[in-house]
Amino acid sequence: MKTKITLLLSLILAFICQGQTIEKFSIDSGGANATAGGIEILYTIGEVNVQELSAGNIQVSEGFINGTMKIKMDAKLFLQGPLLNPVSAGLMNDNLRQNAIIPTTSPYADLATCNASVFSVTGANAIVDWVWVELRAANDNTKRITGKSALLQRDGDVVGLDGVTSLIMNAAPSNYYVVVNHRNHLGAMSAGTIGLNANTASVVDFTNSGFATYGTMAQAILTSGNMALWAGDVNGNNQVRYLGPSNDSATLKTIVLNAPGNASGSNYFPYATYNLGDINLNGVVRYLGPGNDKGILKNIILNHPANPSSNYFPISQQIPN
Ligand SMILES: [Ca+2]
Ligand SMILES: [Ca+2]
Ligand SMILES: [Ca+2]
Repeated sequence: MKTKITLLLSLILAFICQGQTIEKFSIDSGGANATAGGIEILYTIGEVNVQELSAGNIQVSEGFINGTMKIKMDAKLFLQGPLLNPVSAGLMNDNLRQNAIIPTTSPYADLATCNASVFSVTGANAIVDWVWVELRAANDNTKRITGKSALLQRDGDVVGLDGVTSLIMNAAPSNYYVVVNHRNHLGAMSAGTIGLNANTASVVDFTNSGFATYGTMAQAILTSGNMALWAGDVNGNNQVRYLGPSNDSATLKTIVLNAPGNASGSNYFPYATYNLGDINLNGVVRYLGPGNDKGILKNIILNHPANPSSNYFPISQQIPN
């Protein structure tokens, strides 16, 4: 009898334990949350593991979130492509925006989204395209701490998803190497670490010739004396190449020949779209014919300060792997 009662009590206890739900609680010293453009949620679920998840315009950071796990940055960069033939001196052309072909979803890994209304701004603060910004560890410049899509204004300002405000990234205030990149330009990294914090946006100006970048000739020198990311990486292999192995001309040709609407398979077909083959970001991918991107690519290669005058000269991205 005693055994039976013990067994019954054990069963009841087991049942109660199974039915018990874990109380939801949060360990959060800062309660940091913020909204920028899309929706951003920060919360803790008491895990030691910290990770970030993104789906659409919702970004979730889980784990122990500290209120100061944010940094603010006023990065600045120029893209060589839209500055090769600028309509307004010192301002990148914004044909992609004018042609209404910039997607509201970022072309980069985080698939960040913005409201289409950010593309209605005109003038110096009009949006040129999406760019990618990343922070790397001070003790290991190959180690990415975090990366994020951002928007680029004509005057070079790298801004958040609202197209206006300073870029905010989820990282502890500290010193980082800063990397900037663009889908068909070569990225660049700061030569040294830069102190970043949550309250004051540090200026990280890649357009300034006095700003040291990692490696050798990481950026193009503009006639204005400013610096710009090298244009022409159509095939995304971190090298700009006109002729020779894995050159970008061949990829450009393939894009044009396979363009929807190019039924006759003409090398002269102007492919009006948002595409890696559009080296000068004028809204048209063109292999041959007026203002073609192939000729632009050739000029970029031939004008490189280190190129004696070879069509085979490769320009390599100066970011450590
Ligand atoms: Ca601006
Ligand atoms: Ca390439
Ligand atoms: Ca073009």
